[in-house]
Amino acid sequence: MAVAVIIALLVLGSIIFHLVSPWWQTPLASNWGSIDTALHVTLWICAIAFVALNLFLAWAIYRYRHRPGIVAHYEPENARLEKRLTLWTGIGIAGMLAPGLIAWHEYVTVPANASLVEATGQQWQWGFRFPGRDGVLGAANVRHITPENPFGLSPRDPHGRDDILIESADVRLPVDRPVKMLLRSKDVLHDFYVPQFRAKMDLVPGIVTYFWVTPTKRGTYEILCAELCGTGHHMMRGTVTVVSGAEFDAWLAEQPTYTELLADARDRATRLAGADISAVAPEGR
Ligand SMILES: [Cu+2]
Repeated sequence: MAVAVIIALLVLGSIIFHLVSPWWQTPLASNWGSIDTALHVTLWICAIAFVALNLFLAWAIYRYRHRPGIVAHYEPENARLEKRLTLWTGIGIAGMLAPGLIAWHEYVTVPANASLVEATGQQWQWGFRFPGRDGVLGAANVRHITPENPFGLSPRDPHGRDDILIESADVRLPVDRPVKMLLRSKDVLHDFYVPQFRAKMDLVPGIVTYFWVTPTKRGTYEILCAELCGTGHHMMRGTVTVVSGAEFDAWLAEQPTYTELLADARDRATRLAGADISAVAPEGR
């Protein structure tokens, strides 16, 4: 009897917790309403099954509790009941899978007019790369990484020379324009996640993964790494600021290209070498 009451209280407590919990989804700021729909349908189906099954369990414990003189009767088969259970379980599972399959189909079908952005992950920071005027991202590989070439752009690929490099975890994206987000890791597994966009994807060393998104609300959102990637994982954060198309274009035009960064690095190296000589020269004389 006590068990039946505890199970009923657990059901009631779960419903109350769900209603008063402050840990709900952030407001949606992208085109991925279909991911929310898949999540909500799953939540409702699971909730109905959870409440119905546990209340039935509590009722059965109470109704068929031990009483002197009453003996259970043995019923090994009940074809009708099994058919019904199979049918309803099938409907429930199909109901949970179908919206997810629809959302996934959209998720892997990148619109032809999507612009390219690459997010690079490393322990424990984000960087970003946009194609330059040619609209093509140059080839890149971790083998090419040097202090002057932190993105590992291939020195032989001319497409990389005008690539725009953002050596900061703060990036901007235009509102209402689809973006194909290419994801590249320099070391271990990471995962690019902006909760308000809903979309997320792992960065896998050795391959380039992707997802696409159309930001629909202006604002600044946090980028999180959603894959435990070492002791500094919690610090691997950034921000994405969604701005108007004109503001985005103006911002992008101010960012340095790979050629400019290389020239800067060479300038600095020359100046340092010059400073060394002038510092050493008086002693030498
Ligand atoms: Cu990470």
